[in-house]
Amino acid sequence: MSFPSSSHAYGIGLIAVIVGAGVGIVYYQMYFIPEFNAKPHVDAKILNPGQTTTIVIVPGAENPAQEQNFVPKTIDVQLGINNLVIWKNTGDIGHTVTLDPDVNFVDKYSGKFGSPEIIKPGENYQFLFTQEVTVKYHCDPHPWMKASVNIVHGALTS
Ligand SMILES: [Cu+2]
Repeated sequence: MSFPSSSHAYGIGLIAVIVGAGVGIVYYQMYFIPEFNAKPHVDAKILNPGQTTTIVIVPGAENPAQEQNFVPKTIDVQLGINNLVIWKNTGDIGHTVTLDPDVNFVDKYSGKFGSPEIIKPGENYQFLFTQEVTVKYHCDPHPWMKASVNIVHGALTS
């Protein structure tokens, strides 16, 4: 016991190193890894598809007796090819593109699907799909306007 104080300091130092390493590991597992994993890795071809898909909201779409409202009513869309989907309102009144209540879908890159408000005549709503999904949607003010898009694996995607 010739250097009691320095051996005590050594013990405290060792504990500090162990605690510090423990804090580092906890931080890495609880904050760093989840944040790293939360950033979606989306293929560049899917982020910048060469073509777009257009769905037209036709004049008279709000008429329940009219068969045509969203045209086409169902469509296959290929990831990496035409997965940017544009709804064009060519009618005379406003409509929405609203996810059906029984469909639970949030795109891992683009987030929530659906027009945030009424799409006015002459205006568009667009959504970049980045994953395979079948989305059933409707128009909020005219719930009989129903349609779906089916996002499928593209020929060019791996
Ligand atoms: Cu409508």
